[in-house]
Amino acid sequence: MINLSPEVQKAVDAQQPVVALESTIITHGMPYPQNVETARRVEAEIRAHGATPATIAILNGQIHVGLTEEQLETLAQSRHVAKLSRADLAACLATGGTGATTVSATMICAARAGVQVFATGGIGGVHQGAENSFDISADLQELAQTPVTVVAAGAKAILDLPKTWEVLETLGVPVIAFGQDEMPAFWSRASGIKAPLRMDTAIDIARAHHLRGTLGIPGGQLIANPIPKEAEIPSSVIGPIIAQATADASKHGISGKNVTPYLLQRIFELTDGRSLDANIELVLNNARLAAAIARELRSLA
Ligand code: PSU
Ligand code: MN
Repeated sequence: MINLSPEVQKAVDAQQPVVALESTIITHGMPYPQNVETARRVEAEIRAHGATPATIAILNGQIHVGLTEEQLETLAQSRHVAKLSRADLAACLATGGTGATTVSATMICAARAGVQVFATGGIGGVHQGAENSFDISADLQELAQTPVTVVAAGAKAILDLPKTWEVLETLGVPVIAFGQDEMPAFWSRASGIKAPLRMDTAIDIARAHHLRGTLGIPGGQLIANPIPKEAEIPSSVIGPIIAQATADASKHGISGKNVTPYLLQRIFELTDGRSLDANIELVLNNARLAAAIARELRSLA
């Protein structure tokens, strides 16, 4: 049921470092053609930093770990691909469907394929107004159960960040800011929230991952890697735009799985594309750190 691409199979067999990548960021997170261009650049960045990229998706009822150029292009152009979390993964396989994996489903597939490190943009989390909507991403539960280290630029700033970090603490998920004391907020480096943990090197992150396994603690780690300074959108600029997008979402009655894609698209429009440029830079930055962590993990094994 799990198909490894020849490149990923070779790396796994030779115990070379591999970095998993999700596909929802391609189908629901960015417009075409920037989505496929970014996916290719992220893969190239991982190779340039000594690891093998493994983009994960479900195609015709099969899990694919590592996509060909053609598969990537087809997925990027598809308009109505399912967005799969832990809840939908097996159902999609059972019915021979095609779908893009979110952070939660990507973690499950990566872990089954023996891949321990995963790079993305931002994880899902607790949505604003969750006290009424109960909209909390399955990504948080997944981090508590599946032993994959996820490198993200924090949670997307469209979320209720303090509540997101609280839930992760409750679930026993280590939230580690990379190289700064403060939690980053996706498009911005600062959030005003102190990070629960801080690490400054890939080797420390790899050791912590390894030690959780040794101690038998289930679940993964969240590495919150701040967006590079030159690419960030300060919170004073992005804050009002997020507020506007959130108001528009509730005005149009957007709910459930559509909330995150709607907000990302709306913020893209309201920033004249600047949010996408920042998103691309932070994903590339996360790919570099994830490759370094994957390399260190191999040296520990
Ligand atoms: N990060 C991005 N863009 C995205 C996502 C993350 O930069 O589109 C996706 C991820 O797949 C994440 C999902 O798992 O959004 C969260 O969706 P929800 O809030 O519905 O759980
Ligand atoms: Mn949700």
